[in-house]
Amino acid sequence: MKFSNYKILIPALALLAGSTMPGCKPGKAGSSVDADAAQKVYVAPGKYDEIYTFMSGGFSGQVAAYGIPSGRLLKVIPVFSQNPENGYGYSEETKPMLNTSHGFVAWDDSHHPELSKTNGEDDGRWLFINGNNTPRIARIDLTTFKTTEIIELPNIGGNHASPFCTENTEYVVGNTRFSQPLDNAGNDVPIDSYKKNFKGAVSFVKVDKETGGMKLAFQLIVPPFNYDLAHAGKGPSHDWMFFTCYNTEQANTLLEVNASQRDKDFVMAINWKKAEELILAGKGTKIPVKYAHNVYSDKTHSATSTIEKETQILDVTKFPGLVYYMPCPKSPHGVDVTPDGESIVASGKLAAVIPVFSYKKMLDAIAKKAYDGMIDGNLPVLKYEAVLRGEVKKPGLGPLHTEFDDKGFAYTTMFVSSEVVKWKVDNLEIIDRAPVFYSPGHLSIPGGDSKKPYGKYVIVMDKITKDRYLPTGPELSQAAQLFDISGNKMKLLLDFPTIGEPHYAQSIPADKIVKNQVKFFKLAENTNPYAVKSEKETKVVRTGKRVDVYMTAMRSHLAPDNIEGIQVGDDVYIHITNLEQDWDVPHGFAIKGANNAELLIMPGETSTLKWNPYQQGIVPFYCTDFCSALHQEMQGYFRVSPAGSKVPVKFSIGVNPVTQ
Ligand code: RUQ
Ligand code: CUA
Repeated sequence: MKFSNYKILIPALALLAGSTMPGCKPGKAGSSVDADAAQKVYVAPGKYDEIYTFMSGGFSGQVAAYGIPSGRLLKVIPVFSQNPENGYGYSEETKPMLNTSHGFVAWDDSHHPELSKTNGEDDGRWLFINGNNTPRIARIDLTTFKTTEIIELPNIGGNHASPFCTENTEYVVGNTRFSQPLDNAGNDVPIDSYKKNFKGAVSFVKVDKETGGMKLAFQLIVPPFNYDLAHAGKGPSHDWMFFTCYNTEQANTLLEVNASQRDKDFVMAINWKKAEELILAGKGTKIPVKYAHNVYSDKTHSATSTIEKETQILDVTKFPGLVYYMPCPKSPHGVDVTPDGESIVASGKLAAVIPVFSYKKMLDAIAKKAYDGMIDGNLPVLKYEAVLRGEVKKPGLGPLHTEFDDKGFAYTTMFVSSEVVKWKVDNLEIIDRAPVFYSPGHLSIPGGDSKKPYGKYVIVMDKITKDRYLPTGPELSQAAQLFDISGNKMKLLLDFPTIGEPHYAQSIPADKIVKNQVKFFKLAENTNPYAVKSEKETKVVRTGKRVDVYMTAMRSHLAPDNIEGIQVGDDVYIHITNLEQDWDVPHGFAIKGANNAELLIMPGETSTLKWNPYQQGIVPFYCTDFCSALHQEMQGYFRVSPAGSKVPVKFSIGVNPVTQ
């Protein structure tokens, strides 16, 4: 890095850093909402919202489901982080979900929820989300709102450009933010050998059409840029996947400055169909890796974790026609494809225009070899003018992400100038701009990245809220803002705070989800090896130092409720089956002093809490969920005796001991 360059860049960077727009204070534009705004977001008691919005929790590692237009939080769905609220990641059944090649990783940084697609439309079956930190992709089943699968991705660092579905969810695709040496390459290399030893890897995870089951099909080895975001083509561009990349300078220190040297970085276009053909033709190279694949079953109510040992790769420099680069002004972030699949919109964080690329022109430029040089010897860079359909001029400062409505308009967030800009997709003219508070990242329109946007609302996720809410100490809430986009002008309707940092959200009309809801799990189908189907079957079994308690929960008692013969130093596994067969009747389970969590057991489900009693005494346990008028009576005791004690195993409920 030359020091003079550093000085030139300072003003641009200062602009980015000082992006909180101190000029925009509540009481000015932010408070000027129309008189009918309240009516438009009011969902009367007992009524349902029109839309579900699934918002990433960022560093909370979870996903939150909100109702729109009310902004009501419906549920936090635990994904990558342990959740003591319901025992996810604490119960014996769910611990394997958080297993990785690095061991148990009970946290992640989740950015991009992605609804599964059929014919390019959101089908409401599954929601995928990336773990950015320990690279993973999770799948949430939208019939149960449970995380049912997590697959780790080898060979990459920072699974940020992820997970984006192809048009029929043939694949969910992810790409690396922090290029690194491949896992098997002998990682002990000097960091300044970056250009030589570091690689990018694009992961293609195959999704089973019936079950949603994921499988790492192959990885494409690409130059060591920082890959930021992605979107699949659709319609005519079905076979292609588009990625933004920054740091095409391939810097490895002070990226703030060194990765902003070039006037243009790239949108990388990958012909995934062609890559798939090459893999099917046996052109892939198998390499050893290590990654976890964790699957949860609604029948055993348990997860299994398998460590996979191999993947196959294709080095894109060896297969011409797989990869092309479209130059894109200044450190592009989001890349979005119009509903008709014809235009590709990329947003340069430091750029003064929004370039809109034409898919048709891209194909022409490839056919005519309208190249502007090569990367790594033989990866063509297409000429900017040859692929450009046009530029949205003077959109604002710091364009990041774009989504589309049902009427031919695009909406782009401006991080630095804190606004959303509405423009017309066909003539690229700006129609409207609305201030937001403050520094928006992503935005979400129901169906807004699909072939058939539903439109009506845009939800903008703000990184900074400053003075918008009652203060809560040094950490202030991040927030979403809801706009009505049914008319010509965007109208602010509502602000609501969010869980963690919402990066992206996907929104879908509620009827696509509601009709498939599972209300309880059928007890008859429960194949958990520790399930008991009636109180008569409950028991306590000692095997050496291991004690298995087979317990049931039912309004309003736990059976058995008095358990003796437990000893200090035992490994006690309490397996609780919730016998209820009705909607909305979970039972909880907690033990005094257990350094684990509580469990929340759904009707028909079995969950297991592991407990290590470390001192003798009488230890109460109870149901934590106020389940009935006699919930407070739903309790019991363990008697813990010293190790080696002669107190026999004994358990009972009611006046008559169940058995012994
Ligand atoms: S990002 S604020 Cu992690 Cu999707 Cu753009
Ligand atoms: Cu069961 Cu309270």
